[in-house]
Amino acid sequence: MRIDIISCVPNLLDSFFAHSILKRAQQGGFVEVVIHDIRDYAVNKHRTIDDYAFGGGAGMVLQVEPIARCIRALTSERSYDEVIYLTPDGEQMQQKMVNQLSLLGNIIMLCGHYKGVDQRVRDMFVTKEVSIGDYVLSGGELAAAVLSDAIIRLLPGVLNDETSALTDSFQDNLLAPPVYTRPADFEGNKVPEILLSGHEAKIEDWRHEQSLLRTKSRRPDLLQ
Ligand code: 6GU
Repeated sequence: MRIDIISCVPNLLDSFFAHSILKRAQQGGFVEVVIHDIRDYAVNKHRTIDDYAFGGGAGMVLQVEPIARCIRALTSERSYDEVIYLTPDGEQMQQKMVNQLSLLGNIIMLCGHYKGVDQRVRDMFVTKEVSIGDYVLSGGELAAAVLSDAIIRLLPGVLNDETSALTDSFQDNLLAPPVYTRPADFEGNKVPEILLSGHEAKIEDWRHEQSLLRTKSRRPDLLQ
């Protein structure tokens, strides 16, 4: 998979992709993440990328030309399965959406800023609009990082234990069960006996039951 992220604050994203699982995923060749600075595609020598909104109102709008030039430079090199615009008025990100996106080959993610992008970018180039929740961030970069992380960890080979993504919260509309590690007794707080029993089938049953209990009490909406 290849993910191209278009941003006017590319530095915000650099360190996020340079560590931990996302770094290993790139080093292992499971994903290529390329970050692009909209300013590199500006049409004038002042490298302007935003302007006042027609009709007035507070806030600057990202112009169509630099973004169009960037997207066209990318699509002239390879074809893309989706051009995703990260925006609070997009479709709300859910695990199911992430699972579907993880099956694609090449994705562009466009990060908005200020009052957003000129509507013509959305009309002419964007194929999918995604929000990461009902709150407003100052830019789409964190949202692109969240979406990328959720996708990349699902790519086959990225996680050490291939089964571990399958047991994530939400993969079966259930929250994950509690987990424990050593010591078995911390200041009198003991690990549930069943987990020390070595009885695999019973442990599986216990985990499923704990998942159900947790989901019922914390997220009953998931059981509907
Ligand atoms: Cl994708 N962008 C911004 N700026 N704020 C958000 C968001 C995206 N999703 C939730 N809030």
